[in-house]
Amino acid sequence: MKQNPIDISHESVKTVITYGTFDMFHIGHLNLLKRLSERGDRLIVGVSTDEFNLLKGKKTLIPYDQRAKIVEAIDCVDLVIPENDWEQKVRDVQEYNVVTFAIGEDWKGEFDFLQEHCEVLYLERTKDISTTDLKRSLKRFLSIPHEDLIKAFEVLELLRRDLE
Ligand code: C2G
Repeated sequence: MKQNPIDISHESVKTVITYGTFDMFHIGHLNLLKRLSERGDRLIVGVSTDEFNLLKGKKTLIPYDQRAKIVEAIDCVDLVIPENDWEQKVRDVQEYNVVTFAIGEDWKGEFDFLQEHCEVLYLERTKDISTTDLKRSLKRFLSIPHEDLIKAFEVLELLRRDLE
């Protein structure tokens, strides 16, 4: 949330909106939000609820209320709203007087229907980072047999002592 929030009643305020799950928040998410906030005066982020993610076929590691709090704490974000369904975008664009809807290029073309209400942008994603990859690495890490992990830490400990 910005330190000194702007007066949103002013009709010239350029409002930008985006939507996402933001599970295991990472640099790709941060880069996108920063780039979006530079495109307007106010940035609104719709964070997908856990129920909506199930509809999307996504199961998150971090529950909605925590994901929303994390996004809300990002300095360039002005407002976080829950994303409950696919249909709410037109309503949100009108209710918040949105000038620009933007999202990552992995959704290219999916939201062109919003063009009759506002500008629609698809932005390049940050390379080599995704929640899916993070989950895969975590799963691999957690699948390492316990005794192997212990051995690995013992070796690391010996190395550390050697380096002291
Ligand atoms: N993103 C990015 N670079 C990455 C990973 C993600 O720019 N390396 C962007 C995505 O393109 C998206 C946003 O970060 O715009 C959030 O990504 P997700 O949490 O994966 O969002 P998603 O589940 O795709 O939800 O109604 C639209 C949906 O809510 C989008």
